[in-house]
Amino acid sequence: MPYHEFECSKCIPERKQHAVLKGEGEDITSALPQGYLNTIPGTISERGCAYCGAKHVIGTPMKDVIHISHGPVGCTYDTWQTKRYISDNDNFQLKYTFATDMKEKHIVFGAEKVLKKNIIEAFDAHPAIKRMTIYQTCASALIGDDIAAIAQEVMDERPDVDIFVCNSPGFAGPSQSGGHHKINIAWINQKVGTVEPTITSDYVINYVGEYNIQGDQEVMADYFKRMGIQVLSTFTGNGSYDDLRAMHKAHLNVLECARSAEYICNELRVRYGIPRLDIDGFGFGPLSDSLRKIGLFFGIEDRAQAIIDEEVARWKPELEWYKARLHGKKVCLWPGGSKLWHWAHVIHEEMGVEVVSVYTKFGHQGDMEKGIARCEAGALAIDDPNELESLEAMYTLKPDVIFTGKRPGEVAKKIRVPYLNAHAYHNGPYKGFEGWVRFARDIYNAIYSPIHQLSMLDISEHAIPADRGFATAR
Ligand code: CFM
Repeated sequence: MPYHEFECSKCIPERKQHAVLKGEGEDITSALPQGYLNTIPGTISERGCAYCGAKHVIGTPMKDVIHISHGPVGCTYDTWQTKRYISDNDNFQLKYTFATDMKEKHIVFGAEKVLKKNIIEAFDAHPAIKRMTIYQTCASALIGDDIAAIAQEVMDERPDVDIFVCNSPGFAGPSQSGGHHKINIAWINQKVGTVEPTITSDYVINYVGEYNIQGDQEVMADYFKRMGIQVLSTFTGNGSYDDLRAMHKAHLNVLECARSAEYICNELRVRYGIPRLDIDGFGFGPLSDSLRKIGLFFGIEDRAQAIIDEEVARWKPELEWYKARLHGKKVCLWPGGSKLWHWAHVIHEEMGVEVVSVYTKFGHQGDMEKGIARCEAGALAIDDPNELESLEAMYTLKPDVIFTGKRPGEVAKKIRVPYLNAHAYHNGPYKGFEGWVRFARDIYNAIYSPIHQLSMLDISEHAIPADRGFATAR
């Protein structure tokens, strides 16, 4: 499995260690791309920072909470439009975004006073919300504001409020993955064990590493409830702050995204003896296996099987319709983290598409290992790609569609490659049996929509030369 050198990155020799081509009959022990390292100077990375990983990925899906960033207002950018972790309390956490709006004078004189003023103001403006998380940013970390002390002051003055402090400034790791780790550990250290829940079932789980992208959590929680399982908390999609303080009372942690949330599961096992069960809500096969595993753990396999039988009978014919039309289509599977291995094998098996490339922006080598193992021979695997490398890969591999984020997605459109939003989805949820069919429908629409054929028509006197618009040849 040789390392792959991009033409455009020849001037950055270190990049060569970050991409490999999976050869015929080769296994992953011969070469793995480097992963989870600091971005190489000179390559324009597309990663998020450790603050982003803590706040925008894991913290903010919590629904009944004022989420406040202690830093410049620009750090709060990712809200409406870029995030789609909806909630059943009218999306409070997405609608309102708070920052202390630190300026140069605060860097010089400190910003603790302005922080306290902001906390009070935010609680007063939303009297129904009594929970808050405060996120440190690079600016407030560098000047050393004591956020925890201010939070404690407010809690002493207002006994009905509770505040969680997350010290994960942007520089606290090579990518957002560092922030996932920080907030997992901060939450268990500060909050787990501080609320005692009401137990209503013999089967009690925390659903962990699930962020309710366009309703994923609700689809999955419905299966669990139909099995008679009490979902004590969801970490963190559509999750409630106080439910998450009671995580220590679950019988089982059901872990979906291991990349972002295995840390808290591992700690819950060490500190409270709660076992961890990794599952997968994507794809008929993996989801069925997952429900069976949970059923087996509690001795209620028959309930799991009944749901699987009902759902498969209902949705399989539609999936087969799409599979027949997607067969052989070439896909670049370019998400941020764990979706490369959640999806690689199963989209091939259940939708018939060929995965010609996988990449991850911040995954660790273990994620690559799993992702590459699940790809077909010939796939190009890239760690922390830059825009030019992605373009070069698309020109070389000529995919029919790429699954990625909206920023690289817009770049792909410029060279007439359709893209599907792997992060926020187009028309999700994608989890669950019905979600998987929605995913297939979105892929079908991305590839076959007439709009793409129209976009390939040359109506301009400044037309893109044929060799640049390779998609015209499809
Ligand atoms: Fe886990 Fe995620 Fe992902 Fe992730 Fe993400 Fe995401 Fe993602 Mo975007 S927690 S690693 S940091 S599955 S936000 S819900 S889609 S890059 S592959």
